[in-house]
Amino acid sequence: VSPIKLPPLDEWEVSREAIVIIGRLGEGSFGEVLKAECYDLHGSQGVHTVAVKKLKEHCPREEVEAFYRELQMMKSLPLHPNVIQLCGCCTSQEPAFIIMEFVSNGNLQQYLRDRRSYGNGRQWTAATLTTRDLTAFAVHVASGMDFVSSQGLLHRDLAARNVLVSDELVCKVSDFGLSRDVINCREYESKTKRCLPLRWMSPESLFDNIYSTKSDVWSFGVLLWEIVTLGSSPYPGMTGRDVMEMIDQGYRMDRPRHCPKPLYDVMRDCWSAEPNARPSFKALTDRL
Ligand code: ACK
Repeated sequence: VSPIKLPPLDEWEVSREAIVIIGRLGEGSFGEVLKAECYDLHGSQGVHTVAVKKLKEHCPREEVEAFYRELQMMKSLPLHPNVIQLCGCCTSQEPAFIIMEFVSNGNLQQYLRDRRSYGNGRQWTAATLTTRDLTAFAVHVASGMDFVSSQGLLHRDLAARNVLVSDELVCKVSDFGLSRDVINCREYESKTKRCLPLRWMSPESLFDNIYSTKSDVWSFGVLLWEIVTLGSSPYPGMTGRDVMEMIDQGYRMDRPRHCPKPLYDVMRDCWSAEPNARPSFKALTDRL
């Protein structure tokens, strides 16, 4: 008997027979994301390509709760071009599905890494993306997060791996509500028993467990750093413990190679120790 209280069936519910799985997009320890075709979605004729998030069998209760929390969060979000769109769900039988719009270019971190071009040696020298492209990605994410925060929601896990890139090169914020089914586990480090995205976390989240839109803004600053470095891992060469100690002492990452000073200034403002001194997502969108 499942002790978990399931949300009511509602207009988002889609018949399972309408979904044909055609491939796997990614897998984590507790869940997977599948590519699927959905027939006659909510009465609209034809076939839609979608992404389906599904939990594996026998997953811990916290994972199931996080999955339904994410679904509830997505149901409450109206349409926005920079936020991944919920298409429906199948929750009337196990395993439950979250059905989302499919975007073809994968996550932003990998997208950026794939566009590095290497000269001689390991350092990347030039990329097929311009500063203008990179700034546009940053604007998309800031604008998506301005919308998310205007709906009174926190993301709590904003990072390039949780942003998806469409075929028109539009970035869309995804993975809401700190989905703890961590696909790329190396980036979620253990502080106590739980795995956390330490390198993206503000000091008040790290040390006092306080989350707010301003802690999402801190994470956005780290995401900007990831964009400028074409998908590098933040705080290179430092262990998770080092990062926490250094952040506590006021250390901030240096200006990356090729990063224009005005863009670095934006990152530094996002990393103000005082949360209220950090800019809003609206101000970030305008400034970028
Ligand atoms: O880089 P990717 O292909 O983009 O690998 C990950 C994987 O699933 C696990 O999260 C991909 N993914 C997640 N949501 C979607 C989506 N809505 N459309 C397309 N790919 C997705 C993600």
